[in-house]
Amino acid sequence: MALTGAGISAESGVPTFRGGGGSAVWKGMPFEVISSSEMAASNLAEVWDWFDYRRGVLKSCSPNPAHYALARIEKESGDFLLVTQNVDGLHKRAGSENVIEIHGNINRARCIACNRKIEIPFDVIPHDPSFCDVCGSDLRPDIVLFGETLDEGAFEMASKAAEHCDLFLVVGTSALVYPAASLPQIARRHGAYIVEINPEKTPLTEIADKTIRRPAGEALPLLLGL
Ligand code: BV8
Ligand code: ZN
Repeated sequence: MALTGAGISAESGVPTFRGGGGSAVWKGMPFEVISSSEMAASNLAEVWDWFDYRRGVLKSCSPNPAHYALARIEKESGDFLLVTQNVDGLHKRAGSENVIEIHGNINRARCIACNRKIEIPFDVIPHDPSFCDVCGSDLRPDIVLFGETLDEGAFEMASKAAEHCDLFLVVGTSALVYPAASLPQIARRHGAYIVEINPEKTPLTEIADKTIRRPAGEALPLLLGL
């Protein structure tokens, strides 16, 4: 299985949140503040502004060789699960099917009252509709914000897979956000071989059996001998 983070989309032109000494900021707010349950409760319009902006950036981004390489591993191995923290939808656009988007998807909205999900194509900017056509309540991004729990079914599935996998690829994540970052640790405890692909060191580096200090867009195709 693999766990991916923003770094795998960096070569597609999607800005990462951290790394390179910077940290994503929106109108002076660190992204953990704007992407938080408090902000969604106090200023949903601002949160939509931030996600509409990011959907605009995504309009000109497409999957890179790293995304395609993981899609190929899924096809050739027949028993491969991809868990991503990314909300950009690039893995599915590259052909990956067995994917768990544990932090949600930027091209989907959900009703704050009845939980109905609505797709919003990324070229519809600003997002539309803003209200649920069933119960009329506000729509919010269908994304797990800081301070919100993950869909427990999804995380349950991911941690079960981590207990049983034999090879765990950790690609492009700073491994700071929980509970996602606990997955490679669960895999390690159950005897999996851990490979980290990241140009920078992370808290996971010390538990990795192998670290490849290369960009994912180079390293993953090489792993496949492409
Ligand atoms: C929860 C959606 C509990 C929004 C995201 C103190 C200690 C531990 C935990 C906490 C704490 N205080 C608070 C918490 C909990 C918090 C958390 O973990 N905070 C961290 C910051 C300390 N977690 C939560 O709130 C989670 N919920 O815990 O709920 C709970 C329980 C009961 C009841 C209520 C609540 C929810 C977490 C989900 C938050 N949502 N995303 C959005 O997208 O805006 S997380 C956000 O960070 C993104 O999803 C992102 O994917 C994720 C992690 O970042 P990365 O993907 O790793 O990206 P980053 O930029 O950090 O790193 C990029 C890496 O790529 C770098 O290492 C770089 O070197 C590398 N790279 C760069 N270029 C390349 C590359 N690698 C390869 N190739 C390249 N070319
Ligand atoms: Zn509704």
